[in-house]
Amino acid sequence: EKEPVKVLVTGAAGQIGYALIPMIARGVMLGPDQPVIIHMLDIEQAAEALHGVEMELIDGAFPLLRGVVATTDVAEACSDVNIAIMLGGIPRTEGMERKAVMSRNVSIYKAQALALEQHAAADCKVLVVANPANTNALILKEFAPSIPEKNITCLTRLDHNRALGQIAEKLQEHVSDVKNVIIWGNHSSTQYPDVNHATVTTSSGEISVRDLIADDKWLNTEFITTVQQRGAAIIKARKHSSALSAASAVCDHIHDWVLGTPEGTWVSMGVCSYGSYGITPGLIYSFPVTCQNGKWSIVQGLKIDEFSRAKMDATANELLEEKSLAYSFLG
Ligand code: NAX
Repeated sequence: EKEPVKVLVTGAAGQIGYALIPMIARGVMLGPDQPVIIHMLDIEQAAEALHGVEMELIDGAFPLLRGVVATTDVAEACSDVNIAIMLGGIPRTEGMERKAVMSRNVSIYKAQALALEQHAAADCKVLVVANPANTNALILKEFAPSIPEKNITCLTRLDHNRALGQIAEKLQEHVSDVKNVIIWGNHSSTQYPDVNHATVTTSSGEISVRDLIADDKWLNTEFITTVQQRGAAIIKARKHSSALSAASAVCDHIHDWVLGTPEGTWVSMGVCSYGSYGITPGLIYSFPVTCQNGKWSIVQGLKIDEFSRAKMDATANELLEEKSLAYSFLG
């Protein structure tokens, strides 16, 4: 039998945590033959709720679950973890300035970077979900220099899946037949959902989405804004932000990173830029990637038209601004 993998979930008493933790315990994230030990971290005010989740995990009688740690101690939570899913943070509530949210969250990520560096397994893979996701991941990367920078990523798979979903709905095709959309840039409303290289598998082979959807206007306007604004639409409808789809996307992100992407398919991940597609090195930017043997690599050589270039640069500029803002808070 395989050795259990230790998975840390921070902010585990929150909404996404509640949807995500049972998925991990059921093997959705790491496969049906991979035992797991789940470490759950939250803050003191949420300790009782966290204990409730711990009791429910025991009550789930999950065959793959080999242990649970529920704690408010960051060092204990990070101890020897192989995978860290960072959901923890201060949510943006009504009337709260975006800057105020950012200043609170970047300090949390600076502190947790140090804890991960000291206590996590040396090859720990990190996925930052909490907003501002790219910039929190950037701070984590800069303050945990001993963790390989390629191991620090942020979630844009939810945006990627939303784009697949919109195309599938439009064409009335099954979502699993749609592939190779791209989310470029920031997990924010400046992200650029790009369908120029996306295809649909039909009875007559793989056909480009641009050929199947003649309505360029829809692809260049409504499709893009629907994906960019989907999070807000969910909040409006549910009065809470996306949770089940976010949890599912977290599982997809880690699953594909660890176990690989299928031949001919890429996915979107927020990863460290090394200058591909002219994006400033060092930023955490969402790119199309393929994964093999636990490593991602950016898909190279895709043709970028003028329309795409402008949108990719706009979202990169926003990330540069967020970066300098984050550093101004950290002093
Ligand atoms: P919740 O507010 O329900 O849960 C957050 C949890 O984090 C709370 O239990 C809170 O007590 C805990 N927390 C706060 N400070 C902490 C700290 N220092 N250490 C550990 N835990 C701490 O939010 P939820 O809806 O679960 O969303 C979690 C995060 O994901 C939010 O930042 C949200 O904005 C972000 N999202 C990111 C998405 C993405 O695609 N990247 C999509 C979904 C989601 O909106």
